[in-house]
Amino acid sequence: MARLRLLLLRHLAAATALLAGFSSLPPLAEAYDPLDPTGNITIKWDVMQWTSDGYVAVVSIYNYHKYRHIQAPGWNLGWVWAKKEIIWTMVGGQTTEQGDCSQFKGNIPHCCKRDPAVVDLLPGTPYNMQVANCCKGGVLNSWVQDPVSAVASFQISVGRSGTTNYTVKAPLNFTLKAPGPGYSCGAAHVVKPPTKFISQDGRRTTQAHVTWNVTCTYSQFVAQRAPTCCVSLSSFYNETIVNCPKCSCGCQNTRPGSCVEGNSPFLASVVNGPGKSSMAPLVQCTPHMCPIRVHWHVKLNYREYWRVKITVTNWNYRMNYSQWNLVVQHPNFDNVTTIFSFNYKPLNPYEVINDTGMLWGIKYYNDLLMVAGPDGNVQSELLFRKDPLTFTFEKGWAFPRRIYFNGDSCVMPPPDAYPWLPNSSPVLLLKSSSLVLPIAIWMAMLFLRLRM
Ligand SMILES: *[C@@H]1O[C@H](CO)[C@@H](O)[C@H](O)[C@H]1NC(C)=O
Ligand SMILES: *[C@@H]1O[C@H](CO)[C@@H](O)[C@H](O)[C@H]1NC(C)=O
Ligand SMILES: *[C@@H]1O[C@H](CO)[C@@H](O)[C@H](O)[C@H]1NC(C)=O
Ligand SMILES: *[C@@H]1O[C@H](CO)[C@@H](O)[C@H](O)[C@H]1NC(C)=O
Ligand SMILES: *[C@@H]1O[C@H](CO)[C@@H](O)[C@H](O)[C@H]1NC(C)=O
Ligand SMILES: *[C@@H]1O[C@H](CO)[C@@H](O)[C@H](O)[C@H]1NC(C)=O
Ligand SMILES: *[C@@H]1O[C@H](CO)[C@@H](O)[C@H](O)[C@H]1NC(C)=O
Ligand SMILES: CC(=O)N[C@H]1CO[C@H](CO)[C@@H](O)[C@@H]1O
Repeated sequence: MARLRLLLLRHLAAATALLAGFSSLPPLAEAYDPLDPTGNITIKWDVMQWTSDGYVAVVSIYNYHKYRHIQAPGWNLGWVWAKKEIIWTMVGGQTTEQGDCSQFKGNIPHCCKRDPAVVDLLPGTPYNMQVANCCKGGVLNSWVQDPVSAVASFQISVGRSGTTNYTVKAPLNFTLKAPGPGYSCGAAHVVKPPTKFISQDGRRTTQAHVTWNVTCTYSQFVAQRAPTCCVSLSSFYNETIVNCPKCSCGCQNTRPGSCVEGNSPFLASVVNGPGKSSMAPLVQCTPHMCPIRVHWHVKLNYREYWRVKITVTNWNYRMNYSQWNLVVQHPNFDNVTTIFSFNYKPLNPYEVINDTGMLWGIKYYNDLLMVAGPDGNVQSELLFRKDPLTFTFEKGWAFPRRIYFNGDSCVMPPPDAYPWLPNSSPVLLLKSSSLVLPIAIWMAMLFLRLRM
């Protein structure tokens, strides 16, 4: 018996160490997201045609992230030319600055800078200035939401670059702002064989003369951003509403004008005031100060099912969130039955545990999350089938383990504050399902050793 207890204690110690190890990791500190391990943005540079002093290329930006998209005011792609290249013309995009082209007479280049930065054109650009996949104001959808609108392209005519595949050089030091910092890009690689293009009728294939690709990865650490959303919880079995933790995204009154009162008569003048085009959120004054709040309400308990209502509220007066998305982790997503008024797709990066799903709005119905106010929220209900082996309302099991809004992790209330079932007490909750597998293995090992 003593031996058994010792064994148990030893395993408990191991599990505690494991727990401590996991929880001391800062969330998403690296350019690696456990729910989207291969997520990246890839830039493809296809040289299509040689000209008298250079080439014409199509540059495409592929957003291979499952749920991280690029929202207004859109992407900004920069690089440094390897030689003394200039840009004669561009279609479907433009450089933000022309630079010094004073040495040119007659035909003036589009851009003479050594380090040009390109932005997308706006929707409604005249047809003769468009190319396929351009002119979306720099907004790129995520791959799961819509692969077609997750690609952007522009065409560029480069001079002074060399006119053979031996003399042209790939640009250096790519930078991607999407918008603001967060992405780091690697060096350009020659892709062999170069990209092939299939004609619209599918009867002819052409190919680029030279193709380069560049991979950019996102890191919340590089972005150095404070959290942008938080989670609140409630349930039918306890009247307590657990609010977002105080100061989740910042604290009130640290700086005057850092937030606005919803009923303030000056609201309109502040919203349309001098900082109007600023990217900094202008949030309603709340204890959490987050631009986005996600509320998870455990609504009903049927015999074989249970039902959750999710409400996403926009508290940011400077942003209509278009093409927004949520990633939700809860062990019952392996038996989700119906999702009302949102699109849904399971995300299973590891194929062993199906506990994560992605939710997003229905086009023209609720894919636009409007500015704070009476219409500033979207709602959905989820119906889960109960698995008698795992289902319980105890220990906060019915609440989500992790929620992301637009790819950013939301601040959760501490587990000991979750609404309790009457007559139960708070128990240590597993914060992350990344623990489920190691703990399952540990329990299996323990079980085997006890039987031996
Ligand atoms: C980028 O994403 C694509 C598509 O998912 C994948 O094939 C590629 O390996 C990724 N690249 C890196 C460096 O992760
Ligand atoms: C240039 O093109 C030729 C003919 O297609 C090919 O054999 C050669 O490997 C290419 N060189 C480079 C540096 O891409
Ligand atoms: C590219 O970036 C590296 C590191 O930041 C720097 O050392 C190098 O000088 C840059 N190259 C050019 C051509 O600007
Ligand atoms: C970029 O090209 C390299 C070399 O061909 C290849 O290994 C890599 O997978 C490519 N990356 C993407 C995202 O296509
Ligand atoms: C959000 O959309 C509404 C309706 O289209 C518009 O009136 C408002 O100006 C937009 N707000 C922002 C910040 O873009
Ligand atoms: C998880 O989902 C994948 C793909 O949808 C499926 O192949 C796998 O069997 C599922 N695993 C479990 C444990 O349900
Ligand atoms: C509801 O949950 C809270 C914890 O959030 C707890 O303090 C309270 O006692 C619970 N109410 C009932 C009736 O159990
Ligand atoms: C009750 C129920 O349908 N349970 C299922 C939940 O999902 C797992 C994994 O997909 C199944 O094995 C269960 O039978």
